[in-house]
Amino acid sequence: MATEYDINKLAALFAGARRITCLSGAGMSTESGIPDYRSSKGLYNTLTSEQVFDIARFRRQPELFYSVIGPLYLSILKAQPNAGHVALAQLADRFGKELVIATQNIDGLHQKAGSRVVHEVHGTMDTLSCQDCGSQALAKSFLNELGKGEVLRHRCGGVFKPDITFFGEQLPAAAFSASLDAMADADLVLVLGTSLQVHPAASLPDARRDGCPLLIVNRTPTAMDDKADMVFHDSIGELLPQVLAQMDHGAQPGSQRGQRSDYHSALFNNNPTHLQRKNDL
Ligand code: CNA
Repeated sequence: MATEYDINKLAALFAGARRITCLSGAGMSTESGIPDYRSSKGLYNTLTSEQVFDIARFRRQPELFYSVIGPLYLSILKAQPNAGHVALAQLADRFGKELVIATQNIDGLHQKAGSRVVHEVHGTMDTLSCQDCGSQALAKSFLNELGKGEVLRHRCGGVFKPDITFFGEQLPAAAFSASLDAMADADLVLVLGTSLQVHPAASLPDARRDGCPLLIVNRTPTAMDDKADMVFHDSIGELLPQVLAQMDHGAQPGSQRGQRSDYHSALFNNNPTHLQRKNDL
């Protein structure tokens, strides 16, 4: 658990950063009631398997996808942002940070919380495309059918596929490329709620420039913990609001020089015992 000391350090780190880029994953939205994939209550422990999101299987058996995912799809469309989504949006709105979010999530909750620059590297569940004629539709037009687990079809008879990236499909090139650029431009990279097991999204933080601090907040260990400057195995919706409250309280905007020095001491001072950093800085 993060201590008061940790929260102070994080507040100074956030206050001193101008361009913050975040990679978020399913753990960002569990506190909105959407299950993730791989934690103990995750989708893959309660439903069939990753094959539900396999594109070849979807083409062969769309009824499997819609019967398993339909009710969940409905709850994703109705979900509301949690305190973690709101805190991130406030980094831009209240604290003036240039915040870019690269999200693996397909739930649209960052945008619902007010974040403006969001690259959906695995697409979105909000829209559907007909596999025969290419027509697009809004998923919220099909709430009844989704609730019953029915296959969604365009009036031409073709099956609608949600505009998400299935296993075996290419990622949306523009979103991925913009995410890489944002990682390279950042002066602080946050990784929030992802086990970092799905590639190529999981390798996005590797595009950060040398010396750019990497902070991971994830309830369980991730594939990148050993590369991070700070790791907190905490809940995002609990930790981020505490950091913003501390920024409100203590880390008032000062001169650029002062911010920079707070920022660096947050990472490099000689008494970092409470920070769960993995690198020996
Ligand atoms: P994952 O592999 O399930 O990892 C999620 C991680 O989040 C786990 O390591 C958990 O320990 C951690 N976690 C769960 N809740 C919290 C919390 N409140 N605070 C901090 N950490 C938490 O999911 P990934 O995102 O790594 O996998 C990428 C997949 C998941 C992408 O293709 C997504 O499209 C897909 N997905 C998205 C959603 C969504 O849009 N909400 C839901 C389920 C899966």
